[in-house]
Formats: sequence, C-alpha cells, structure tokens
Amino acid sequence: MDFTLPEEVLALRDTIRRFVERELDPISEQVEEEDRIPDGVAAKMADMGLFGLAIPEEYGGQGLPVVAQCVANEELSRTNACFRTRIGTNNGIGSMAILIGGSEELKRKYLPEMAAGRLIGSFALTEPNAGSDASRLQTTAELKGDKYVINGVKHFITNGDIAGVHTVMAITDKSKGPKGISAFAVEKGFPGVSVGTIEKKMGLRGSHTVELVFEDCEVPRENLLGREGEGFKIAMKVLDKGRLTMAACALGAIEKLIALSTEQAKTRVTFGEPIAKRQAIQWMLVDMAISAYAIRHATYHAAWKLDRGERVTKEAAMVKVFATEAANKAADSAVQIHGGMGYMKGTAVERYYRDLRLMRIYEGTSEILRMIIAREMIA
Ligand code: COS
Repeated sequence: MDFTLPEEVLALRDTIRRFVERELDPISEQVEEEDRIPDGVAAKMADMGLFGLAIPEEYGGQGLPVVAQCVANEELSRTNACFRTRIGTNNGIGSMAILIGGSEELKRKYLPEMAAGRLIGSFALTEPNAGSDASRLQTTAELKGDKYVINGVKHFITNGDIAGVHTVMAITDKSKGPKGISAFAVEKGFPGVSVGTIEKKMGLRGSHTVELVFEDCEVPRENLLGREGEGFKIAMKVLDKGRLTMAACALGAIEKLIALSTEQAKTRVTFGEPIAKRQAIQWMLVDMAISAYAIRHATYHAAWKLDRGERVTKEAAMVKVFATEAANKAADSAVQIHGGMGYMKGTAVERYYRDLRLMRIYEGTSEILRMIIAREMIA
C-alpha cells in the first residue's frame, strides 16, 4: 500500500497552507466581528481557483479527485470555518446536483461561473418540518406549460443570501414518497424567489444561514435536474460526498487545535514548570493526536473509494460521526488547556468550540448517521 500523496496534491496543500497562514488566519477575528468575508479576500480565493476544485476542467474547474479535495478542506479548516464554508458549497452541495443531473446546457451555463467564484451555489433541502426526515418535505413543484411553479419555504440554507443559484428539492408527485421528489436549479432572479430570515447563530460567523421563500416561483422546465422523481437520490449522493469532506474539515480543525494547545502547554508555566509536563495535559493532547491519526486514515481511505466510483454511504457517515465528535472533544480539551483565556472572545479555541458544534448537526446529525450506518449493516 502506498499512502504517498501525488506531488501536485502536496503542492496544492502547501499553497493553501501558506494562503491560510498569510491571508486568512490574520483576519479571522475581523471576519468574526464583522460577520462577513471581505470582498477582496473572496476575490483572492477565486483567483486561486478554490471555488472550482471539484468542478471538472471542461467546465472551468480543476476537476480534482476527492482525495485532493479533502486535502484542500483540511488545510482551509486551520482557520475560521467561514472560509471553507464559502468555498465548500461551490465545490460540493451547491454544484454537485447540477453536475449529476443538469443538462449539458445547464452545466455550461452555471458551472464555469461557479468555478470562477462569480456565482455562488446553495443546497436547499431542509425545511421547517423536514430536516433529518428529509423526504417529508412540503415544498411543491407543479408543471404548468413549460415551467415548474415552486411553492414552499426552505430554511437553514448556507450561503442562501449570496447564492446566485439554488439546488431546490421539491415534491412533483406526493403519492410517491421519496420517489416523488425532484431537484431544480433555481436562479435567485427567477420570479417568486426571495430571501427570508437571516438566522442568528451560535457560531460560524462570516457565513450566513438563511430562509428561502418560493411563492409561485417560475422555473423553466429545462432547469429540472435529472428526471422527475430523482431529486431525493441526487440529494443523498450529494450528501454522501459532503459528509466525507466534512470529516476532512474536522481533521484540519483538530490539527489546528493540537498546534494551539501544544504551544499553550509548552509556554504556560505553573508551579515552576510548563503545564506540558503534567500528565493530565499530556493525555488531552495525546487523545487529540490519536483521533487525528485515525480520522486521517479512515477519511482518506473513504475518499479513495469514492474516487474509484464506489458508493460510500456507510463510510461517509462513519467518518463524519467519528471525526466531528472527536473534533468537539478536541475543542473542549483545547479550551481546558487554555484555561480562562480559552473562554474569552477573540481566542481561536473559543471560536472553534462554537463553530465545531454545528458539525454534529448539519449534513446529517450524528444520530441520523448512526441510523444510516445501522441500516447498511443489517440490510
Ligand atoms: N445514495 C444513493 N441513493 C440513496 C442514498 C444514497 N446515499 N440514500 C438513499 N438512497 C435511495 C434509496 O436507495 C431509495 O431508493 P430505492 O427505493 O430505489 O432503493 C431512495 O433513495 C429512498 O431512500 P430511503 O428509503 O432510505 O429514504 P428515507 O426517507 O428512509 O431516508 C435518510 C432516510 C435518513 C437516509 C434521509 O432522510 C437522510 O439522509 N436524512 C438526513 C438528511 C440530512 O442530512 N439533512 C441535513 C441537511 S442538508 S445540508
């Protein structure tokens, strides 16, 4: 077995690491305060091609394998989570349904713009009464002439306020359950689309989570993604990859927490010596390192399987549960090692503590993912 990453992937890793250290991390607290990524920084991310990592070359992206996308996510997670969230929707949940189910014309219309970072995507599945039980959604899409008319409300939509195109799941045939759900590419300018409430969240500042309202929203028939009734399966495939790359994000966060906590432990002196000398502190650091090692191998193995075209529903769920729960534990230890300072606003560990909490919820709660794993095991 060869675990070596290809040269070009290592080069990508180094480039992103430098960018994070020089350009993103120094403004992470400013972004936190202002709750927005400065336009100039988003433009730099676009210039580096970060919005098109997953989009195939023929549509203007870099078409990187999932393994390389995980490397990028890992590196981008060594700073404020809003940066990788902005990039992540275009590389994953915001573009993938168009890639899977869009006509050639739709792909040519949207994907190059998304790869260039000029068009942001969003993924609109969740509704006030359909989150974990995703197929219970209530938004409807009725074909009238050459247009679908969408009615309903989506909520908790990442980047929904800045997205130019939303992937929207809606019911086209209520009698068919999940097989009556279809997916659509809905432009923000289509008649009847509006942004509702912008949520106030515990963390992930700099990235907005919003409500999208569809009132007799007219969508051209050709913006149907896949065939009628294929929307739920498309959404599930999108989420499989999203969950896998999220494990890579959790890994990057744990690595950053290890670095911050090790530095703190080596420099903070109590009773005449650094706290790193204490076994209680060492074991917290060690447990973080053990989890990072295990997550790295499991996540990259699952990514390798996905690159080989295998279905990774179970593996993606496993690595997301394992990595995000370990990341929450690591953040808790990091705050503990930093003591009172770790509880103060303006410290990175305090921000990680809040931001990482969401990872056990979005793109599948730990509980739903355990249910998916159990189903696959006893199927
Ligand atoms: N890949 C491909 N197809 C999939 C799939 C996947 N990962 N998961 C389900 N499907 C298919 C099933 O095979 C089934 O098709 P067939 O009958 O042809 O076999 C169809 O989709 C319906 O699946 P299922 O019967 O499992 O539907 P359920 O309503 O029971 O789905 C789960 C249950 C838990 C899988 C689903 O509701 C889910 O993932 N919920 C979490 C949603 C989520 O993550 N939300 C977060 C917000 S989005 S950012």
